[in-house]
Amino acid sequence: MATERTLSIVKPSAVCHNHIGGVLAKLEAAGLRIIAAKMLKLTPEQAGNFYDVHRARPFFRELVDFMTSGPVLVQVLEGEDAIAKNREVMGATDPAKAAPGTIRAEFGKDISENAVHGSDAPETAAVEIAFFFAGSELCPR
Ligand code: FUP
Repeated sequence: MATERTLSIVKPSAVCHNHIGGVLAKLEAAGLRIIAAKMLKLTPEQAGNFYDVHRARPFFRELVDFMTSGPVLVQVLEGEDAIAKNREVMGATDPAKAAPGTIRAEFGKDISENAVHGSDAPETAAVEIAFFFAGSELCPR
């Protein structure tokens, strides 16, 4: 297994319901290291560009409205197999289908307000990390 980096976002509903600590505790307990983090209020343009792959989907407008409804915590996680490990700790996209103990099962409300984002592959992780962070903002390797 390789050491990887992945982008994680704590979404507005989880931030505003005071779940940042709960989310980060689960990530850290899974062996993921938070090597950069910042709280941002996304603009509609930023949220739309971040989720560009979903632009044609029926839920796109709702997704952008939600992601701009309050502050988010964007962070870079590092660890062995970090991309898959983060997805495992996050749980399924729909919190109703997420395994017990996962972040989305515990802190998500529905498929739209599902608490966290996590990159799904090495290529998207690299693009998504660069979307929010300069290399100089990360812990050195
Ligand atoms: P995930 O990789 O688990 O975040 O899931 P997707 O990339 O499929 O979806 C990205 C985001 O789009 C989800 F986090 C929430 C939103 N979405 C909806 O609002 N409705 C849907 O039916 C599917 C996704």
